[in-house]
Amino acid sequence: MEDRSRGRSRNRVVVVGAGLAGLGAVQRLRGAGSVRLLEAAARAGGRVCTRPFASGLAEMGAHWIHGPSPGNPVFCLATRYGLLGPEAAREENQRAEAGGHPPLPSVTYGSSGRVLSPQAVSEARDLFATLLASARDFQGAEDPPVSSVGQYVRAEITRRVPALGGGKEDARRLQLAILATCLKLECCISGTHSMDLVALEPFGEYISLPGLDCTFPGGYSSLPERMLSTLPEGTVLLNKAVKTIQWQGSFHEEGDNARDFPVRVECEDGDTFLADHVIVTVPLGFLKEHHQDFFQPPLPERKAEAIRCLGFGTNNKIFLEFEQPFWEPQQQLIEVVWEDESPLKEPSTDLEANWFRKLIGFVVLQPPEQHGHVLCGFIAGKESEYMETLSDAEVLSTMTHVLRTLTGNPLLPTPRSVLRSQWHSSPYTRGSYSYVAVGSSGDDIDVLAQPLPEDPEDPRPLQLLFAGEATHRTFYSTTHGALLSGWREAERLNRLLETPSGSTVHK
Ligand code: 6YU
Repeated sequence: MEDRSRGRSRNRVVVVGAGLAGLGAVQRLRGAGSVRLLEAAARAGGRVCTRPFASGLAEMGAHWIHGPSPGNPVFCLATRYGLLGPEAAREENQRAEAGGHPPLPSVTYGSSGRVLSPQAVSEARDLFATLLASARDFQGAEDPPVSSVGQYVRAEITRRVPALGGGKEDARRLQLAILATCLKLECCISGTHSMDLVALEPFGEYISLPGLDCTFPGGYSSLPERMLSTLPEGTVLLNKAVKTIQWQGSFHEEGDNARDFPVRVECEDGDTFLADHVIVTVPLGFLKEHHQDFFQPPLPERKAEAIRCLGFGTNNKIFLEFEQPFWEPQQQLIEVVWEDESPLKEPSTDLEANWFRKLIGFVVLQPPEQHGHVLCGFIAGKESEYMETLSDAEVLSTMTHVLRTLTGNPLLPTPRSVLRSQWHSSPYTRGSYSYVAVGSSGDDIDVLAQPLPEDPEDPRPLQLLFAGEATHRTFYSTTHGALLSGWREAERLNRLLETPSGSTVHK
């Protein structure tokens, strides 16, 4: 009797995108006849991207392992590869519940050029944390009071205004200004322009894993590099941007009419690859811009609608190298508060004049012996996209001005050098990461993740599979979400490839 599963094992698989989702998928695939991983950039890793800067390294994309604990596959893989420091391996570290906001020793500067009282800062921060926690409680609510996290938080702040700062006018104003910074920080975390764009009801679906966030001593890119090194030579083709994916077709290699492929992948350079299955891991930002022409025939309307509705925003980093630190050695976070701001006032729309006000502050890169004296600033939203259009010199001069204002020191030396990310301008990413936007829900993430063709009886199943951080319902926006999504799609395909043909297995 013919072993029909052997037919499957001749199947050709193409994976598009060599970020953690694509690399993870290729590592997990079993039983395919051939596997090719096509990557538009000249390097693997995607939004994991470490560059040399100052005397150390700068993470242009992912920075931390969020929740480094046994339930986090990035943590487990990095540990297995020996890529983490001793601190991350400590059990107390893995058990700590930081709720996604690890407490770093910090100092907060106000725009009047003074260090703000730690007590005032923690009062506002605690209130904000309480409000955010209660925003998560609307998960599954039939009728949430408002549609966005931002509206909810602002309504709750409004209710509390009379009591803020013990009822004293100056203290109340300061509390509001600090709360405005908290909202901007949350924009960085959610990768959005405004928390008014982030849907309230599904906000609680995102899961924070236990463990105090940790970094990679040799750079986050050591992970994708290590993954890449495990793949057979010739599997990954760099500088191979895919232009279109034709599916539901009937394609033949020249001179071989006996073998029929449903999918044809055409690259920008004219190369083509015929396949039975394609795992698409390109970022949601790329899909938003290109899905109509990228897929031929176009995606079903439900999937196209999910791509349009889900959120994908920008969070960028600005690295500044200093000759000498102006901060104390124990300070790891430098926060910025514009004292005339309030979450209850409309923010300025004059990007040219005010873009830098969206910057939430700086993380001090540790340890200085490795990195030099380097600050890493975070800025989200339209202001961040505007920053991308400026020259390095303009960014450096604005940052110098901001730091002189905040420290009250007009003679603060100009940083020695600057480096910033530009994720929105990056043609194969078009932003930083996904969020569940107003008008979408967690179901849209599942729709995005559904393979095609939709018909479970289709004789040529799983032509297109979808992975990438934006397809993970509870870990979207993270490296572990990306890795798990790649594994998920590889296993989906493994089930098909390992099952005698004719059975329906692609659930
Ligand atoms: C994390 C963190 N982190 C900061 C910044 C960024 C991100 N993330 P990839 O894009 O990697 O791969 C796709 C590939 O496809 C890519 O190489 C393309 O070149 C290629 N491609 C595209 N088009 C193509 C074509 N046509 N042909 C061929 N190839 C093509 N995550 O865990 N810790 O500290 C941060 C951070 C500035 C930009 C991050 C962080 C997000 C991760 O980097 C990201 O999810 C994964 O790397 C994506 O992998 P991938 O394979 O899917 O795509 C409630 C609620 C809150 C929700 N948020 C909370 C979590 C906050 C997230 N953390 C952010 C913080 C930082 C600082």
